[in-house]
Amino acid sequence: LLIFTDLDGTLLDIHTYDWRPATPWLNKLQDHQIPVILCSSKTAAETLEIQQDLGLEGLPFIAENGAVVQLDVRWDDHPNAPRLINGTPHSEICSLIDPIRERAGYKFTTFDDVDERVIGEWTGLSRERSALARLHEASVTLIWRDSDERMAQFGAELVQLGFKFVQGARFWHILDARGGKDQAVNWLIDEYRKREGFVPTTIGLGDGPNDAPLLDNVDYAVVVKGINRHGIQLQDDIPERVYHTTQPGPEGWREGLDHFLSASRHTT
Ligand code: 2M8
Ligand code: MG
Ligand code: MG
Repeated sequence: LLIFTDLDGTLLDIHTYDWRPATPWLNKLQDHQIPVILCSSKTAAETLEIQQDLGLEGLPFIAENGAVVQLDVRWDDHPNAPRLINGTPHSEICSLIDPIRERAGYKFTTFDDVDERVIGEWTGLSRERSALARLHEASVTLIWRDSDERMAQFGAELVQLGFKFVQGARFWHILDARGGKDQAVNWLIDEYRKREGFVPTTIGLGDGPNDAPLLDNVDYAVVVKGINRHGIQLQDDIPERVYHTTQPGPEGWREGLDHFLSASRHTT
């Protein structure tokens, strides 16, 4: 069994970043050596810290919406160790979008346009964590300040150039179309198959539109109740495969794993 989980609004409370309601499950999964693989918009630098907070260090994780995949520490002989960068590097994405912004006058602010103090104001993260949130390796994060129409136009321009424009909780993320939560999840499942010699069963948990590619590529999906007005559209929403929680954040995370993994489910 492998668990793939989003962070903000899913395993972490969207406002306080607290995960305590999920602790009993995190401990139980660790006792049974079931990997909990973090999968979010965050940078690798942030995710390494959060893995430590959660007691998950050494496990693989997916950062920057799948543009970056950290390998298990035990896979140090892997050609991509310690992590795989999927597609166009951050600096190249910046140099491609700057002229587009200038020409069309799109109004947005990227994490590169501001310093960690401003990011701290936007996110509520500490100054230290905000600095780590700026260390993108293969994506660009921005706040959109223009109309929905112009956003669609900008998105279409990005797609033309071979990029994806994906929505997180507060921000939008630009990454190479070759990367994504879907590609990253499937790539890691395949690595587990090669390393461990079996095809793992997978559970995914997420709350935002950028989690749909994750949830569409696992065996069982938990849609954690979100704050996002757009919600998540999944390809097949059959109750046996997809569970929608009634609670948001880490309470919803716990509820989802109760649904799919608790013993009572198998005895009733
Ligand atoms: C950003 O990610 C969230 C997650 O959905 C968002 O798009 O709203 C990222 O930039 C991440 O690096 C940062 O930690 C997070 C903080 O809320 O925001
Ligand atoms: Mg989220
Ligand atoms: Mg996320």
